[in-house]
Amino acid sequence: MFTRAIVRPPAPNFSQGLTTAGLGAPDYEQALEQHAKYCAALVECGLKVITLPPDQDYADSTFVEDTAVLTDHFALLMRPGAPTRAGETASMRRALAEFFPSLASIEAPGTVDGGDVCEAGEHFFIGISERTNEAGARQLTALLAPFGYAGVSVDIRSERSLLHLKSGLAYLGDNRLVVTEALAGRAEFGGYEHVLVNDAEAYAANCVRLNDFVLVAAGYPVFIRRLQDLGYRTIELEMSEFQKMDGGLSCLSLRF
Ligand code: CIR
Repeated sequence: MFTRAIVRPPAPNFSQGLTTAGLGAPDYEQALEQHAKYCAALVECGLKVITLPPDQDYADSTFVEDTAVLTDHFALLMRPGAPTRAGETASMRRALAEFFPSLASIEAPGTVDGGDVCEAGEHFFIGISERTNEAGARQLTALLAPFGYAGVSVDIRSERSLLHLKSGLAYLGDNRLVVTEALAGRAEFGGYEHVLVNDAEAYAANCVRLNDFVLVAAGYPVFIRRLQDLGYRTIELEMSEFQKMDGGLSCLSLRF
């Protein structure tokens, strides 16, 4: 059961963050509206939402998921790989201290973005990407081991369409992984049932199972129908303004 989520609304300089999407500049008012609906969906899923103040010092700081990895019994602070985002962890460390008195962290030369880390039962898949390096993945694997989790690295550096591993992967529980076509053939995911997302709907693969619901980006009818056919209750969320900044649905919150 998830009981809480940490979010941070976008700051007015949100459009100055990192992006490769080529979809144009996001509209700030619309981003705030989409963010508010996202928070309302978290509440509908039964979570208490902890809202941190917008942070103008970091244009990408609304993508809180990249700063930490949380479970219901431990928290680890990441070390984001983009230099402009490295400082985002300081305020997250302070925010997490209330819930997790002891907080281990990834240290230099390791870098890990939380968006590259996917918990799937006993495993944590760790994407080796433009943002997450092998040193970071090794550190994270060592930090997870005492809690009984195995870290499994997945090299996605050849997948130009994926910023992070979770851009193309999500865990639904019950040994079931959502995977894009680009990742479906990877041996690392062999022991799991796959819910395949076709190339045209690849953005929607970054969905989030939360208690009785799955949060999913609006506008991807084939995948949404598939989730519903599998028996999931879906909540569809407009994500257009975050997509323009390379952000997926999971990156807007830290859930525990
Ligand atoms: C970045 O490039 O870091 C942000 N503009 C987007 C981060 C998205 N985070 C995620 O997918 N976990």
